[in-house]
Amino acid sequence: MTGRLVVVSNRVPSDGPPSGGLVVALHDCLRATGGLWFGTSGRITDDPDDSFAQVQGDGYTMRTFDLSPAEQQGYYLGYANSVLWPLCHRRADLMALNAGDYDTYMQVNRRLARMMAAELRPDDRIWIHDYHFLPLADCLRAEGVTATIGYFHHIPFPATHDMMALPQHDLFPHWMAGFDLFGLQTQRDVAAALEMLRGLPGAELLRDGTISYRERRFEVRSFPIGIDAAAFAEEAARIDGRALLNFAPDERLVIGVDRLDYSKGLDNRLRAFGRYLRDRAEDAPKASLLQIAPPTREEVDAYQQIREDLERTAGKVNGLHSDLGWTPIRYIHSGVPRDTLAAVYRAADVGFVTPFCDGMNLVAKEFVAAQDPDDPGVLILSQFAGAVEQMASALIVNPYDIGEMARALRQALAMPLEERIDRHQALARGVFRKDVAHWTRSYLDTMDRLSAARA
Ligand code: ADQ
Repeated sequence: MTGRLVVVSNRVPSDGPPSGGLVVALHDCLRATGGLWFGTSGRITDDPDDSFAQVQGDGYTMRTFDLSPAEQQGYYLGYANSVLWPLCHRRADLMALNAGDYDTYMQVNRRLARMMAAELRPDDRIWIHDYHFLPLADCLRAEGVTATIGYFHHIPFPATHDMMALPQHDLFPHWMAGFDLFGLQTQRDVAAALEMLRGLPGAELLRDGTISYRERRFEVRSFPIGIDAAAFAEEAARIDGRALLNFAPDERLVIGVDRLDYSKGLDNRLRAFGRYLRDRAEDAPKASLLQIAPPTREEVDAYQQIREDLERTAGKVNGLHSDLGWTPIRYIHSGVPRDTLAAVYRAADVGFVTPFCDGMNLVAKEFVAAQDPDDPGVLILSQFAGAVEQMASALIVNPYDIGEMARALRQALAMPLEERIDRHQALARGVFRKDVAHWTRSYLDTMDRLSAARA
């Protein structure tokens, strides 16, 4: 490997030990290679200046910058989370279009590019993460940065039809072409990106995944993200999850874990669980659903209704099916420590992962990694999660079809041990082999190949 690794992500772990799969992976990577990590500090200050605060990490340096209240509103809550997020999750109807937010988004990207340019070297490898920074490479190029710049899009690539609803749709390919490598989660995303680029004036699709766009050339490739499966499995086996849950010995557990986001299909999931309860045979096992759904982005309008809808549906199902000693849906509206989460996954009989649209979905991989291989639970997975490309041995469902999801629950809860083991072995092979270290390695190897080709 050559040059320093320079990572950019919206948040950096500057205020404590890194936690969460992606942050830990990037931390491990930077610790091994040294380098710089740029991102926002999480502080909102009235008049932030154009300088970074420096925080020493373990073998690398973090450079953080503050946002003003107007930047937090326009860049983060506005254009990133109220325009690009719904656009990429097939919910163009939820886009809150506002020219001022776009301007602020661009201002933050330009400001960061200006501040970063002073610190970069030509042989750096710059790895930018996610939709907060789509124009950043283009802004860095405008500052004269010639280093190799890669990007990874953690969420789905928008459908061409939806893209037309973005007032800046003609800029999107221009932003992409600022990068040398445009990384996506799945083959499906690569196909969507190529469909958008195909036929675009000035764009030419060269060899497999290489695009020539006006005077630039870049590659579009998929790098499905993984988890630290070995560490997660170890954590899951350490605590007895069932003891934490206070369940009856014969009670079966279905688990859902998601940020409270409209893309995650939560209301349909609860309704499908209600349908399962309604239709189950008298002697079928008693199953409860534990849904862990911490709030996010509560300042964004489109998120305010979700919690209410979910509580109403949970209330309805519980009202219909509870008895004196049993409440079928347990709903936790807060974060849970990683080790507890791992143990609870292991205690569950079914992982119920049913997003309408999801870049990858790490919960599906965590559920598989956490299982006891001799008595594993069953994964039910939406056909619209990116993870489905690697997890064909799950029970695949359509998250819009309540009846189909209810039938999948019945099948999962009745599945014989032998079939559970077969399916789990196939899933676990992928989750453990294609872990997060494999992901960072394959991305950075591709960047190195591109740097070498450019040299
Ligand atoms: P997310 O939309 O956040 O990520 P996901 O991939 O499921 O979705 O990751 C969520 C993470 O948060 C998981 O590691 C999960 O364990 C954790 N989590 C969720 N609820 C929790 C709780 N209550 N307590 C503790 N931890 C909780 C985005 C994209 C995804 C993509 C990832 C990574 O939207 O599609 O898979 O980035 O690229």
